[in-house]
Amino acid sequence: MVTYKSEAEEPKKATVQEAEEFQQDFLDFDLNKDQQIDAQEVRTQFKGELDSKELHQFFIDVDQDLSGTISLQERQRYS
Ligand SMILES: [Ca+2]
Repeated sequence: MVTYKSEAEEPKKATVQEAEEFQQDFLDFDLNKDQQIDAQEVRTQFKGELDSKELHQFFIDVDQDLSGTISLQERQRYS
């Protein structure tokens, strides 16, 4: 029998809540509600805190199908 003692480190109940937070986070970025986050939306959200080099790197990391936009699935996979 396996028991999970380290509940504090990885609580199972967080899964649904985490997914909801991801979605809310995503919706905050997706200003025009087309289910895709583009570079301009990321830039708007960070309000100049992100320079174009960092923005570019962010897209390389997250945009796995190189569509130029980030979908909810790509956003979830990234984190
Ligand atoms: Ca969008």
